[in-house]
Amino acid sequence: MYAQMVKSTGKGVKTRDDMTEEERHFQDKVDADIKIEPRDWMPEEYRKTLIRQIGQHAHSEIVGQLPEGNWITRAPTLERKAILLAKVQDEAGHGLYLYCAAETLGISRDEMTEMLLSGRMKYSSIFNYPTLTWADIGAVGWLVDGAAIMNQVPLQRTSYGPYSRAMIRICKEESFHQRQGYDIMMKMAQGSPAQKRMAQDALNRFWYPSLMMFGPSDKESVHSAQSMAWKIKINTNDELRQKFVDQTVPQAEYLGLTIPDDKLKLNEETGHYAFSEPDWTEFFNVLKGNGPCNNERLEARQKAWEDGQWVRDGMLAHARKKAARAGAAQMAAE
Ligand code: FAQ
Repeated sequence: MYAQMVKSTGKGVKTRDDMTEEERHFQDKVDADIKIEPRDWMPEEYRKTLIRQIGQHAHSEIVGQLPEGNWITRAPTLERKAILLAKVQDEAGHGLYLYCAAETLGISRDEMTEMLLSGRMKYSSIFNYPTLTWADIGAVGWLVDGAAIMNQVPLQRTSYGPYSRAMIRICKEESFHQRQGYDIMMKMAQGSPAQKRMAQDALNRFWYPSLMMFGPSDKESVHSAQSMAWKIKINTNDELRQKFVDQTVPQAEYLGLTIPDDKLKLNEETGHYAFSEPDWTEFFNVLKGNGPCNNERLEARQKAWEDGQWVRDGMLAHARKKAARAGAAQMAAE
């Protein structure tokens, strides 16, 4: 029933005069930074937007395990393997907290998974790019987790209580993830000339896809205005992208690597870097399913869903049997 609901509309933001009494009361709570909890009244569009965003976020954490999982068996040392294994497991945990947060809005994890597999729900564009070398695992940790944290730290203050609380826990773990990625990049950048070339190549391939993670430019963003009025989003896509560039350029300089952008330039007055926009045609193409790994990622999720069917069936059969026994015992006692 939520299939048609999740496709949230890009309608303009309602003024106070256009709001119903309930909507005004709701907006007052949001404006006063009072968290909205599952049993509270909320506009249907608010619920839909949250299901879309939290569901997409949860799917991203789960699909995001695939490019990194690809390197667990090939990590260069036992220590690197243990760290990567822990990181990938953390991502599974993040997906689970987020599915649970979305479930409080009246949608089940099964429904969200079916929507992902049928292409009615998205996951982050970044995970449609391949991890070709070990340096890519460094770049994913440094840039992808770095972009994820930039977006998620403000989401700790998002207006929906369960989402906000999930984000607090997730952010703690993401910051370790980013450091492990930077540590890999540091080793590679300070290694042999071939290792340094691998690190530079990884940066070249992951730079623009990482910038795309923040979503389309503010002019193209469909949901930002309403999501910000409801404090689902705290910053615009462009604001966070700029913060990410400003934070990451000095980190690349420290590594002795070059950001693949001729237009990158520090504006001494504002303290912000001017930079080239990503190729938005490529971004929208990836969203349509035409990225390098879209098919592979969805096939892996489809297989995992089918392989797990016997577990779901077993759990359900057990729950039914338990409920039937409890019912029989109650009847016998009456
Ligand atoms: N990829 O109107 P807006 C991670 C879609 S977690 C795919 O600006 P909004 C951890 C958007 O859905 C990474 N689609 O949308 C990790 C909408 O389409 P729709 C995930 C995108 O929601 C690290 C349309 O474009 N993080 O990496 C993307 O206001 C390493 C118009 O866009 C989150 O999900 C995209 N990049 O702003 C795991 C954070 N961008 O639905 C493993 C929470 C936009 O109308 C390894 N989400 N779209 O058909 C958000 O903050 C927001 O949803 C944005 C997009 C900022 C992503």
